[in-house]
Amino acid sequence: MDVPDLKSPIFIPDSYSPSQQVDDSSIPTSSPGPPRRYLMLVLFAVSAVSLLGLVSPFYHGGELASDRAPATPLERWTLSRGTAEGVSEKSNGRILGATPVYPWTNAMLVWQRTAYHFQPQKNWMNDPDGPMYYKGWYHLFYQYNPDSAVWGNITWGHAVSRDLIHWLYLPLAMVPSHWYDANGVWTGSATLLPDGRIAMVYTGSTTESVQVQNLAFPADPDDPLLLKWNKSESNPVIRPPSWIGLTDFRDPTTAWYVPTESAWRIAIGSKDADHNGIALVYRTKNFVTYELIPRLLHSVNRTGMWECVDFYPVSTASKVGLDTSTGPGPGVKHVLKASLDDNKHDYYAIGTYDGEEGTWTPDDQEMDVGIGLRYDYGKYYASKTFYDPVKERRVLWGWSGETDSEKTDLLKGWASVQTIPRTVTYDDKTGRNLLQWPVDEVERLRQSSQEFSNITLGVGSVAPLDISKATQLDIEAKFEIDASALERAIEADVGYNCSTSGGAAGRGALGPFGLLVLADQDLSEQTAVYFYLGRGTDGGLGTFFCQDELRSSLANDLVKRVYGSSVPVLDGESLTVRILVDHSIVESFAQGGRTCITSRVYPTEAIYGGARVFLFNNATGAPVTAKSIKIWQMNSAFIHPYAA
Ligand code: DQQ
Repeated sequence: MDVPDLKSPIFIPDSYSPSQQVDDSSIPTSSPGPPRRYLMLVLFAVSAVSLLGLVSPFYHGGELASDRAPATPLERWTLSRGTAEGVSEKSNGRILGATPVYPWTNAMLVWQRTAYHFQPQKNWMNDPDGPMYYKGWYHLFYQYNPDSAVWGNITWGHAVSRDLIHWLYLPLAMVPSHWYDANGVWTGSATLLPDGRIAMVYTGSTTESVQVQNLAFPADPDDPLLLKWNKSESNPVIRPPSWIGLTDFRDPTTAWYVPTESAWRIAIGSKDADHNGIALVYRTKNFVTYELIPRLLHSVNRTGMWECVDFYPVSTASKVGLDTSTGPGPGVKHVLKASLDDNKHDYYAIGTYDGEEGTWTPDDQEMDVGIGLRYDYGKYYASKTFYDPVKERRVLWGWSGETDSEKTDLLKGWASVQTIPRTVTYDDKTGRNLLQWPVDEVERLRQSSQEFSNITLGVGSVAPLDISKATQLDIEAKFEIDASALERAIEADVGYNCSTSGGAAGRGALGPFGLLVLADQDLSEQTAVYFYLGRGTDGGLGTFFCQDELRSSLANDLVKRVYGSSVPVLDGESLTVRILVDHSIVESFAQGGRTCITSRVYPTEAIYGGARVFLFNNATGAPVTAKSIKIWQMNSAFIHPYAA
């Protein structure tokens, strides 16, 4: 294989050929570090001043963009071409055209392609669609542009896997073919009927860009790969109700069965005239004819268009997942999730479904859908769960878009990845949130590991972790903060907020401390994953979990943010984090998955052999001990075209 030229800028290709995976070992390190023996032994503390220097604003290529909803029609247009058509897609705002383009080299761009996350061979992908398990295979469909690395001409890509990790690309499952989906085969969900049939209900954008719901089913139910799909002759099976905007009616859920009615119910996201996010519910016996139920499943004021609504039961009594049709009852709560088109985040709430009334109520009104918890505080959207009958678990898929420029996506020839599927369970310790954890199968990719223990980090210190390679990792780490320092810290930052703080460089008495991944030897590039302890407005100590991308790359044509939120830490618990690093994606899970953050990062120096991992403690008032750290090298997944 040719070794790409590391330094020379590349040119826009005429066609968007897929990027090649490159064996790290064939690429020279861009910033060779000191000998490994030296690194392994040296645990150096640097002064607070020099640490701050390393993370100074000098390196801030990006801006700390706010999460507010776009205000004017013009701004909305600038943010997202798809929004004008009633959908969201890429929303990198001001970097789309304005910022000078960084001279990306082939080697840099090739490195960004992930090795064990799912992404198509080339071109654009967004939402996961219709995930399910069928006759021995996990199926993933996804919003896909077969022609380019930007959103448009949306079809359904299709891939299958035996284990949710290794995938075979299959031919497109559905393409725009009729007036009712001529402008795109948009998001939808699968329902497996008790007799083994599959009802796939999806949104079609019509020739007039009206959003309607359509039915499709496998042409050959005996084919475990479900290669061919037929669209119903009755399509569209649902048109928007008169009081709903014609472009505000999309993304049907998996249906749930209501035995008392001998019928199914399905929810569809929308918004009303007052900009309240709503979930409509339809009843159907055959998936061809539908009746709108007068009562909404739920609505939340001023949350705008709800995309990709998901609605499912969780067990409060065990870690076992529940089939979507499991009705309300003892030991069962229901989760409602909406993807907010206004700010491109996935919000969920746990609550109670009233089967008789057909309505859902959150346990805590203050933490309702769209104003409370998020699945992920980073780059994560349009997620969807399915029930896996084999392992009796609920599995969550989510789309992680790019945060570079569209121009760079065209250079790469691809855009977007799916996050590692996550098992979702109810957190019976807090009773207030879900736990998300990478499916067990990803652990099969773990190769050699290195362990470190009891590393004490003085205030303002950085310590390298000597590992052989650092671009495909699974990291588990446990931290403890000095107890007496905790008691002394009376003034610890009331009302801390990851996004508006100074990130990893913003120093407080009890944080930040954690890990720097995808860092180069002199820390000119680093993605910080960290905890920060501060006092809540009630005077009690709270823990925040954040991820700082501000120094993730020397390139300037990127969106870089500090993401994060509070994370519950119960009495007696250590601070724990798991981090999956896979080239341009960093997925982090704090406290067993109570708070999760996904970043897309594009280093220019901390790539191939130039990538390193460090521990850091930038607190001013407390030493921190990294009690245990285990780092596995991760194999690449086998993701290839299916040869019939
Ligand atoms: N993406 C689809 C829509 C959905 C949006 C179009 C969410 O159906 O609302 O590609 O990302």
